[in-house]
Amino acid sequence: MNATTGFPADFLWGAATSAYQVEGSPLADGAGASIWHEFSHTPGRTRDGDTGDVACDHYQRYREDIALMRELGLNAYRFSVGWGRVLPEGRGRVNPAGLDFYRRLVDAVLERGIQPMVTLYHWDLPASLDRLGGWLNPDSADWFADYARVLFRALGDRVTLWVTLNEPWVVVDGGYLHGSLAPGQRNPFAAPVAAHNLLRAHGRAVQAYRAESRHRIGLVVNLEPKYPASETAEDLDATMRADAYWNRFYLDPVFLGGYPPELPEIFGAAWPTFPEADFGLIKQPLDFLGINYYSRQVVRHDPAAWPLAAARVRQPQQTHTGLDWEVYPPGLTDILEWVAGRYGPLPLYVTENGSAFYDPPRTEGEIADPLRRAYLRDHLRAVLEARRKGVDVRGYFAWSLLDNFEWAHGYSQRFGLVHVDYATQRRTPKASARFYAQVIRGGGAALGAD
Ligand code: IFM
Repeated sequence: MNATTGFPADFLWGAATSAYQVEGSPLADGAGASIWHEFSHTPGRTRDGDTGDVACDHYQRYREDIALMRELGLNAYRFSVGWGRVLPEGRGRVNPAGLDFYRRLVDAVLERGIQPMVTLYHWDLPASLDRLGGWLNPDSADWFADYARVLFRALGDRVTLWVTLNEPWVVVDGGYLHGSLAPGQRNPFAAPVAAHNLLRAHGRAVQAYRAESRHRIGLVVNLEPKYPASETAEDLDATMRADAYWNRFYLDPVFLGGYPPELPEIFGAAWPTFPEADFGLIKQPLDFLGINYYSRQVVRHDPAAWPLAAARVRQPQQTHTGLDWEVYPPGLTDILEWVAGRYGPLPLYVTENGSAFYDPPRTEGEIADPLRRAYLRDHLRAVLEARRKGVDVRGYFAWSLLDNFEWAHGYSQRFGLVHVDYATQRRTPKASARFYAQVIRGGGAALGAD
């Protein structure tokens, strides 16, 4: 433990990416198309019709990107595997070339002394599985476990940190309830079924891991603390519904063995009765939990806000990012403490945290991004504060290493510590990246310096 900063010597200082957002070459070397490939190629689905066809070309340039990580002093890299690269039809036949890409990536990361954290599912379901119903098909749990097993067997000796799913909330809310993300369904009856199958898939994959592997596996959720806009019963109830839907929907079944009681009220007739036996499968002991934190929400009752009857109250006095997300660092401390209190104790990682801001043009070799730098500094301080309060936070992964494809927003939002010139693929570390490197070098000491 560094006595002056409170960060232990083995703290993971990382950055994160995901396959479809950075790799490009989505169909290269025999890969099968994903739902994101199809969605982004459907007119009107993404801003300016942007796709992940090229993205950051990480598929070809991963060595250069790993060298950059090294230069910044990162000791961990969180990335995801494209399911369709490994299993082009999503199940059955393995594509050796696709698997080999991830072998090379893991080897290259390890050669540079960087620890990989591998996410198995970051939203890019193979399109052929979507044609079979995707996450609405109860067999999806077995498809996922079979895919996971291929990865565990190929990389399990070298990868010691595995994540089953990234942000199941977003998969369901964007993909099946509101339709703004792939596969673009807008169906309240589909959403709970997709959620439940994702959780069953998570459980099956953890079981597969325990059967043959011996390192650590966890889940990554996006959490957003909810604060009532007033003390009225209506606003307090609305806040509880928002909290149930955002924060407890996936964690209660995984750690406590059942869904929050507010969900049947929120979904009404669309909420099914799930077999009791499924909860035994879903509630597998985990080695850690990953938390993605970006913002908070102040909530008021609003009958017109479907389906929660709860709406955000914008806080005009606060800074907001390019996506209009309120910058609220204390929320990270709050949510880490809340998780540890409700579900812990268990090791936690901040597996994503970051901000999209407009970056001014490069001047004198540097890209000044003071708002992103301040966001990073203040959220790292919030992590430190949680650690001081006794929460077992073992690492922090900035979102994102690189500017990348921000889903339906295309390339319009830049989250990277490193700027990517999409015309030339030139990488330029921003001032926030240099600051992060300084923080890492001093084991956190730079956080107290300004
Ligand atoms: O870019 C996404 C990422 O894929 C998942 N978490 C949130 C990020 C920013 O929106």
